This record gives sequence, structure tokens and C-alpha cells, in this order.
Amino acid sequence: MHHLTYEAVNWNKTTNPLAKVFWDQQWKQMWFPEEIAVSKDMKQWKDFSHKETYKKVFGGLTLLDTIQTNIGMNEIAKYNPDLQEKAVLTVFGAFEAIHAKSYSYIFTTLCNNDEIDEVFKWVKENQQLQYKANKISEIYSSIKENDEVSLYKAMFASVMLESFLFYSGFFYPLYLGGQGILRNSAEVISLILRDESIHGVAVGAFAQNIFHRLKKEEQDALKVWGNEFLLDLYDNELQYTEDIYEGTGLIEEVKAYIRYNANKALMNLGLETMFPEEEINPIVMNGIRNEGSTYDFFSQKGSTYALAKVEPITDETFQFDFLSSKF
Ligand code: MN3
Ligand code: MN3
Repeated sequence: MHHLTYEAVNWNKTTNPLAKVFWDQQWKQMWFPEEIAVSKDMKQWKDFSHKETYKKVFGGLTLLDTIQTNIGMNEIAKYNPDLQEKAVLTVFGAFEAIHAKSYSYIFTTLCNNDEIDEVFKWVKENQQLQYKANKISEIYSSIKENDEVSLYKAMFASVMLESFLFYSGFFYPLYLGGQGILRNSAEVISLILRDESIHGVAVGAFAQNIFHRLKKEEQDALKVWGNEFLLDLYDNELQYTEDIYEGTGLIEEVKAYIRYNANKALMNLGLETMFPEEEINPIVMNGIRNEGSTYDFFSQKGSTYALAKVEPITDETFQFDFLSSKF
């Protein structure tokens, strides 16, 4: 019988100080959707005029978080040789499962069974949604053993999903919640967003460590690949936005927000931004900039909940000398 030598994860050694920081922050942010009183949104929901857009937004987000649970974090954790990073990514995966489930909690509260079935059917049939799911999953499923280039690509794809693709969906509940419309559902989204911010920064940082070990030619090739990959997803995202936001009058604002977050994803990876700076709707930005204090902005329950359990995240939380990542 052939024996392999298995190594035990050793947290006594700080081989990777970042892994410990991300581990601590993620657990401090523990939350469950059932702790938010989404049922308080039911009255407003009855008269809400863009239900289709709202349901599609949440359907799309559910699919992305499902992939991130079942394929993304699993595959990246599996092939990442760093045992502490592996543990952190596995914890992130558990949070992805909470995210994916939390949309169902909102659906269950606001919609009837037929409406819910219709959304999940739409998810399988929407071309742009399936396109991005395929593009990202393909990269996740192509990681090879002991191959840093394919692992880097998977991490890059993960940051695209977490820091860029989610935001065409996040826009709507943040935009509405900021105006006191369906604000409990928006609070669930702001809790998800708080996790995704860590994931984007963490996986971006782990990817940067790999990138710096690669040869110049490999780095150059990955930069070209990354730009093409992002632009491909961006084109698809514009079509997706035109489809789901039709009739809301918000399409151009969502597109600007998509470009803003594409730039943020690139910054998380330590790469140059691609799109010029432009103005983002301040209602939506407020939900992003004050991640730690978003909870004053939303419902009372969240405010108490967040204060009791979490130290606010500020720009400084993730400021490391060797990272160029910023919120
Ligand atoms: Mn998630
Ligand atoms: Mn995530």
C-alpha cells in the first residue's frame, strides 16, 4: 500500500497572518436570516410595483451563491496548498450556504409557492444568468493539482463573482431599502454584502500572493486573460441588467454601479482599474461605504444585532501595507 504523508494544520505558526485576520472577522460576523424581521416588509410588498424585477434580482443572487457554496469555495479550498487558507475558505463556504438560503427565506415570506416556482424556473432559463454561471464554474472546475496558474484563475473568477457580479443584484434592494422601501429584506442583503466584502478582499489577497510567485511571462499572460475574462462578463452583465431592470428607469445607474464594482474587484486583486470613475447613486453608496454602520441606516433590530455582535468594519480593517486593496 502506498502511503502519503498528511500534514496537520498548525495555527500556532503565523505563516500566514492574513488567514487569521480573515478567520476572526468572518466568525465575528456570524448571522442568520431568520433574525431579521422580513415579515415587516409584507405590507409594502403588496403594493410594490416592480415585483418581477425584485424576484429576478433575488433569483439571480441565489444562483450565484449556490455556485459559490457548492463549487467555488470548495474547489479553491481543495487545491489551495496552504492549510490555514484552506480552513478560512471552508468557513467562507459555510457562509455562502447561509447566503443562498437567506434568499429563500425572503421568497417564503413575500411570495406564494407558484411565484417561487416561477422564479426558480426563470433562473434555469435566463440566458445571461446561465452564461455567467457557466463561465465562472468552468474556471472553478479547471484547477489542476500543483498548478498555481489554474488556482490563480479560479481565485480571480471568485473575486469577479464576489466583488463584481453580485452587485447588479445588490443595487436594487440597497436602492429601495435606503428609501425605506422593503428595508428588512435590504438588511439581509447588507449582511450578505458585509460577508462578500471580506471574501473579495481575502481571496484577492491570497491570489496576489500566488501572482507574486509567478514568472513575469506568466503574470503578463494572466493579466491579458483576466482583462478579457472581465470584459466578457461585463458585456453579459449589461444585457442582464437591461433585461431584469426593464421599466424601472434604473438601467443606466445600475450599469454605472457595475463598472464601479468591476474596478473594485480589480483593486482587490491588486490590479489596475479598467473603467473611469463616475458618480454612483448616493443612496446605494451609503449602504456600501458605511458597511459597519449600515445598521443604523436600516431597521432597529439590525442596529442592536450588529452592535452586540460585531465591531464595525472600517476602511482600516483591511488596510495592509502589502495590499493595494481598498473599499
Ligand atoms: Mn455569498
Ligand atoms: Mn462570498
